Amino acid sequence: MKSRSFIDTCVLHAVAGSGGNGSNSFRREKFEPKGGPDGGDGGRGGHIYLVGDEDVDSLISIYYAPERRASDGGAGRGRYQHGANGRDIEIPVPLGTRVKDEETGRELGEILHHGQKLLAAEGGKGGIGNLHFKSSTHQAPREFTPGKPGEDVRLRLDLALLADVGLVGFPSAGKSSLLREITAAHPKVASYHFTTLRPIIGTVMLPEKFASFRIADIPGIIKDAHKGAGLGHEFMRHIERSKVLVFVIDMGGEEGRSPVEDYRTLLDELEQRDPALLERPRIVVASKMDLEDARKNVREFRKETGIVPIETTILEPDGFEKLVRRLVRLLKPQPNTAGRPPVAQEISVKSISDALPHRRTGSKNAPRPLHRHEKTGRESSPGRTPPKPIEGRGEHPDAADVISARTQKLGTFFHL
Ligand SMILES: Nc1nc2c(ncn2[C@@H]2O[C@H](COP(=O)(O)OP(=O)(O)OP(=O)(O)O)[C@@H](O)[C@H]2O)c(=O)[nH]1
Ligand SMILES: [Mg+2]
Repeated sequence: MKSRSFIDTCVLHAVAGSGGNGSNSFRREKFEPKGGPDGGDGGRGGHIYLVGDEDVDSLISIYYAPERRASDGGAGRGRYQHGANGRDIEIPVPLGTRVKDEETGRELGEILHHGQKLLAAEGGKGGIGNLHFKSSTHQAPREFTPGKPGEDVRLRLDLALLADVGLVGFPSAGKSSLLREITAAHPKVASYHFTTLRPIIGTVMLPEKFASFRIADIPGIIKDAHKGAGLGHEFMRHIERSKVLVFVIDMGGEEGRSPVEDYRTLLDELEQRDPALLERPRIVVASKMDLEDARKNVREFRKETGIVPIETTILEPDGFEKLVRRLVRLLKPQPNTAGRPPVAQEISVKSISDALPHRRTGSKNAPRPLHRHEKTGRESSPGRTPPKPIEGRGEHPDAADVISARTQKLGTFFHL
């Protein structure tokens, strides 16, 4: 069965939980037949959050399960009991996910950091129990309010991968081979064009600096890609936010191709996509330097373009090491938490909810405001504790366990 393994756009239907109803109850005990109102409040419905996860590179899990529902809050009960809050749902999404309202197209936010949370759908508030309607003139209130429905939203998620470096080149130029050499990623490498059909991210590990940076390998670009030739240029959005672009130019000049011509075509295609891409720092790699005509071609390339490329061949590691050193100088990767907050950062719940006034739900018959000294019944509620923060990874520069965890997983390192 053919299946899709990379998805960079999808719609999420998020339905938050509804609040539980407030209770209408009176205390009845053996020697206290008229004990007064004791109906507690309903719990709030579960929220649905999107949470940035650096280990997720695709929206595929949402694509195949696009509808998520959080559980409802429990109803309040007699004896002043507050209903349980609905369980929150956290959906991991890749860094670089932009969130829009599907109906209005309005931008709601972007997930850029590991652990960053964005409230996608807010759970409905719980109703108020009759306990709170008691006053000196109203001793046996039977009023209570129902819980409010949770938000029901359709969100468009668009992913533009976040990588520090983007690889650009013709098909079969050796981009995926380069990624395999300097990271532990295993993209498919083969002698036919368009071997790579979807973007792939690799991580270059720099254990001595307690740092790393990410490289995105994208499908090959050919002449007229902006008009839809080859795989088109839509996937170029995954390198649009890279800090450095690495042009991989095949110096073998096989199939009668000219490296100078290839370089100019790539510049042209990038300009067609977005002229700002040409202002991005770039490094040119001359690949396949073991091939027969490579020396001659590289000399010609230097003469024609005035650029001295970094020469690489998969037969020797020297060129790749030089490339990593150059990238480190340009990127200056910081220990561990570069660009990431040490603990979960939460986008204001209010800001996203306020941005969606049309989605606000609730009854028009709001309960009367409580008196300043009146108890709300929520004070000691176990469900009112703030959401547990997601552990920030590698908060501490000496977080050796973090590095070793990654070590086991990735296995390729650069000792500079
Ligand atoms: N001789 C030689 N062949 C190489 C070198 N680097 C890559 N190749 C070969 O070139 C072919 C294409 O390499 P890939 O790494 O798949 O190229 P790509 O740029 O990722 O190609 P697409 O994914 O199709 O865009 C493969 O057969 C590789 O073995 C090199 O340094 N020397
Ligand atoms: Mg490839």
